[in-house]
Amino acid sequence: MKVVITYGTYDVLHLGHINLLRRAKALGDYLIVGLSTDEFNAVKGKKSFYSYEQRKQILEAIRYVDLVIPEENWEQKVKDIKEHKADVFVMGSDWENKFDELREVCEVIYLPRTEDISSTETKEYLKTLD
Ligand code: C2G
Repeated sequence: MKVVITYGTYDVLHLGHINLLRRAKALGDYLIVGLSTDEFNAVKGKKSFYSYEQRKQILEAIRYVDLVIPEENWEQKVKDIKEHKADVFVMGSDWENKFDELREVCEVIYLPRTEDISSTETKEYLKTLD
């Protein structure tokens, strides 16, 4: 069984997230998502609209996602990859080359980011509605 792993905040779910998850799953048989906790989001300088628990339940409802684990820090990826025997680490291309050190422990693939959509843009647009 080929295990794929990816990480993210996945707040205010949109097609960019779904495109990433669908393509990541297509690279193997089992997809794990390391979901940024609310505390780690603060470290990343992000404040998500939905809480970790809500974002976790939303991700678990997606057909491509097999397991959601908490992402609490930048350093846990190697441990996670070993613990879950992940064969492939996947991120969107906005992270190109940022995780190349993981090639020591698994395949690293950056997938083209979906253009013109982001949680931030969605949140900004929603603010303009009455
Ligand atoms: N993504 C994408 N296209 C978009 C928006 C996001 O392909 N239009 C991808 C990102 O590249 C990432 C995933 O969707 O692979 C989740 O995006 P975010 O929730 O913004 O995650 P991020 O804050 O980048 O956190 O340790 C890694 C970090 O936790 C990544």
